[in-house]
Amino acid sequence: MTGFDNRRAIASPHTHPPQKFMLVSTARNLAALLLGAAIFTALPAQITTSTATGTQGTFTVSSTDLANAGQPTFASLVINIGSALYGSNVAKLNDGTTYEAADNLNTTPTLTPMEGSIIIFKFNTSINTQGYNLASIAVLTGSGQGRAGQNFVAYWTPVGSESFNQLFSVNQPTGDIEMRTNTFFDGGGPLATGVGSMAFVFLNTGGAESMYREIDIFGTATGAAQAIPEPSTYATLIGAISLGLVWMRRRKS
Ligand SMILES: [Ca+2]
Repeated sequence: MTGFDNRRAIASPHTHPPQKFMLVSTARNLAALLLGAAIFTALPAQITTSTATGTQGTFTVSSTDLANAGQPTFASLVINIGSALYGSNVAKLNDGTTYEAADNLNTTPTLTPMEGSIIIFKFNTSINTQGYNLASIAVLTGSGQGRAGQNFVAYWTPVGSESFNQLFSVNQPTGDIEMRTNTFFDGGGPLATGVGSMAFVFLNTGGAESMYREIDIFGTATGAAQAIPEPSTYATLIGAISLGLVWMRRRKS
């Protein structure tokens, strides 16, 4: 495959230095503190990956995410480059299950990719022609053999394009029994919009090859009705500032 490049999908939020505000202790500055809190919520957001580890069965996976087999939003999942090792199978990444057999040390219910393998998820863009907004991506690895490490780079393409844009990367080469990473945009918006497909490039985790058990891709159809921010959030903030101003006025009088 050609056409991969390293452009950040969402680069602009990083071009501004983070804004800061001082924590103050005097009542005089209560209103300023509250306003500062309001500014804080508007700081430039960025793509964030949280990592959790556990024992066998700690985590569950979704069978209703955008990329799960059988969902109307899913079109195809293939290994484009590389191979599935030790009897593993790429189709195990979106079957909505983690374990199929009593022997959870086995690679068979996983994708255990050769280093450099590239898989491609294609979404169904015939029913949702504008593609999809990606909300979050959860990747589950492991159980046994110290194969819970994750090291991959995720890419996306706009609908109708073969140009893969880098979205995020994960490199967590630990030997825990299970690991779940969850990547999202901490500003609350989508990771990317108008998405037609995703690719994952698997890299070496420094030890035994990783056992990937599921990749859940959550999101909504682009152009579908979006949730409107809760008005009570703003009402609460405005109310708090008003109380602060009243308090300041009383102290001065
Ligand atoms: Ca799934």
